Amino acid sequence: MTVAPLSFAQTPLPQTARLTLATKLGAVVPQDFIGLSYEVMQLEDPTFFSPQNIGLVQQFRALAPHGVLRLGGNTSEFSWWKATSTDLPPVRPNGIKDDGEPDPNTIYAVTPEAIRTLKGFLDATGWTCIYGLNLGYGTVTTDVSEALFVYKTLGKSLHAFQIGNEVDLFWRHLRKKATWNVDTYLQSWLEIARAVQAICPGAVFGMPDVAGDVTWLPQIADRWSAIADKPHVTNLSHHYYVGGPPSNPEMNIAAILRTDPKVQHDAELATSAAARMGIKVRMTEGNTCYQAGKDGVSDVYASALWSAAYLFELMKLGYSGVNLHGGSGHATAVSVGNRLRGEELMADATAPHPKPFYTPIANEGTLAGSGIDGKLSAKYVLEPVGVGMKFASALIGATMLPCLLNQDGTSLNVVAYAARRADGKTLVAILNKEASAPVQITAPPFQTLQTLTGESLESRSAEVKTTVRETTSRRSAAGQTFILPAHTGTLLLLA
Ligand code: BDP
Repeated sequence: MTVAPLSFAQTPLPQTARLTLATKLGAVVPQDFIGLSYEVMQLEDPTFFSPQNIGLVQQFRALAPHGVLRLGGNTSEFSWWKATSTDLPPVRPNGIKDDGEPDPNTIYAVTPEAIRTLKGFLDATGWTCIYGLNLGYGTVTTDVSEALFVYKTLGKSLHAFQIGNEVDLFWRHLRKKATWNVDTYLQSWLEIARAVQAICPGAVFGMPDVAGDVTWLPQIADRWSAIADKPHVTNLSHHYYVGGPPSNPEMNIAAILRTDPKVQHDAELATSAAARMGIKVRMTEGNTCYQAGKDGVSDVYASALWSAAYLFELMKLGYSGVNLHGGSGHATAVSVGNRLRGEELMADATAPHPKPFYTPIANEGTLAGSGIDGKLSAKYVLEPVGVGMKFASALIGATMLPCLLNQDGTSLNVVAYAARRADGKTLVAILNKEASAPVQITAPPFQTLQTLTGESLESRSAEVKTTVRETTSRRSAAGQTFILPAHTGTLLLLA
């Protein structure tokens, strides 16, 4: 679709806003800020993350030239390392069934072949990998053997290890509630991490990968200096989902577009804890609606505005990167209890939809191929969440510059972020998240580089347009004034 810039003659007059920039620079947006998160169970099929899976390679490369693939998720506690073809699966104690977690009997193998093809995939994409080891059922012996193979095979493509996914929720199904806390977690994490570090001397770690209780991060920072023989931790990590489950009627488009105070609150806790440890924070897994997303919310254009705004906000807050979660239907369904609950809410669950609903990259097409999801015959598509990520990637490598969108007393849902490029030029991204209200903005003189558009917040498609018709605007002593249509993002390069 073409974005028709509104004419100044149109009535009623839109509300107005003025953009002002600070002079003091903020955080640098790292080259590998952009990331995706997948279930470890995706490795069950070694042909998925493979250089031969060309459609997926192309989507990763188009999203970012140097992103980070994080392998974790609920399924990372249910894997077993099958080092040789004759190894037999471990026998595990009877687990506890927990809503939204894998069935307790879930078990699947990760093999050396899957790690070799993963290496080929990373080489083909230019991405690195945060590799999730099993803490739930992991032991020093099994994790060390897997870690060593991963370390040797991935080499420089290994970004970091993580051990355990959403450890703040382990008390619900993997550990005893009465005794599970930051101290017992650190005890079991350190036992494995020290052993991995001893055998993989150059490896680094991210931790603790909590689901929602970000107070674990300052608690770890409090204890950190007293810990002897510390593994080399380079990132504190946490997750973020706007809300859920899909059946919650309040999990809707309005919810994902409003500014969530938890983002700022978590960031303050996380970044100050990390600063005390001399490291950074990465948001390693997140998306709109947990339990695999929601039809009409996680897979529509509104979610592109959500992901763009969320990434810009974490860039401003000084995060080292963001990994949004997705993947193929099978692994994600297993991660949340073997079904996509969002499908149960659809009038017609056979209607085409991304599986899972929130995935940034979906596999479309026949599921009758050679692998679990038939990916070799599948076509991969960038979904709205991925389109928003792509739009936000414009600020990679630049240095954030605080800016203010003064709305002259009104309060439209419009957000602005600015960053200084290495060539000294300033980029400004503005997102109008209103469903129908345009906004008239006065900014320093600019040229428009990109727009983020979709027919409506509910539309199934989203687009980043790089061939932009110059926005209708007028210049005055106050700057350049233009009208940003409803539910539209713009990327400006200041003159
Ligand atoms: C997270 C899990 C991930 C799930 C996701 C979800 O780590 O494995 O797929 O929630 O509920 O908590 O969608």
